[in-house]
Amino acid sequence: MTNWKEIDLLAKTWVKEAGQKIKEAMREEVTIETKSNPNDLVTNIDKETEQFLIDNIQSVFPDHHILGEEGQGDKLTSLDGIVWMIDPIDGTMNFVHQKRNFTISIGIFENGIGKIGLIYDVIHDELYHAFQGEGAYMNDTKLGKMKRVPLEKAILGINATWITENSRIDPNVLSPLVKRVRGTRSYGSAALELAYVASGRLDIYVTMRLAPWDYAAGCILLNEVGGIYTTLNGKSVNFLENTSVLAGNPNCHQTILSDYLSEQ
Ligand code: 2AM
Ligand code: CA
Repeated sequence: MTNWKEIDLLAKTWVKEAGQKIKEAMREEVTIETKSNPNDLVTNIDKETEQFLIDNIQSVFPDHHILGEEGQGDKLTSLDGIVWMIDPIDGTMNFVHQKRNFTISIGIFENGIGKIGLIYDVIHDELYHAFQGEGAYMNDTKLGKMKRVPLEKAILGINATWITENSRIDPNVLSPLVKRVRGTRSYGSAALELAYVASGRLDIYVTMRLAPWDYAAGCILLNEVGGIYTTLNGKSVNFLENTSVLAGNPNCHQTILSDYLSEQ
């Protein structure tokens, strides 16, 4: 029998330790490289943090699988067994330029079912965590179930990229939505934005391009507070694929799908 409480306890311990290491490493010089394009950043600390987490997981749970953004984990083709999805630093651009608003994001699945979600906002020392069936928390504070919010009173998380010329969506699709909502915010870490949706700081979040390690933990949090997440076509997300994501309050989600995205 899998001892999920042990996994939960260890995962929380490791994520806090990793956060502490990141804070210490920030005082030294950080090596910055680019990946797929000049704005796609990775640092030595992203890689070291991923390795730290993988070493810990493998030492206690050698049969678990690990999908990590920096590629030091396994190459996964299925969600069979126990799978950890890890982003050691989500929001690397924030980490490099702003020294805040980056997170460690860990989603743990059993045969494709989300069991544990952890999103740690290192600088603010805010750990968003959820255990399947037992609710979601920010540190020791239990997060309430989502209340209905009309779009006119909603705060929308969106990056300006998606309402200007870009390769993934016609800017005219989402710009009327930006006019309709009460306000928009962009935090630059998808995991943080999903944690903010789960905790009511945002009501809805839309993005065109996420990888599984960006959204896995956030979706597990959302499950516990009655949040909804799909692709922008209204389909279920596949936790092994890159995807667009529309996540949040069920009534905002439904209205956006029907009023803005039904033609997509
Ligand atoms: P990252 O910092 O871990 O790369 C804002 O840019 C958000 O989108 C961040 O969470 C960032 O994660 C993620 N992101 C940036 N470029 C991406 C890409 N090409 N594919 C998937 N996610 C990406
Ligand atoms: Ca990352």
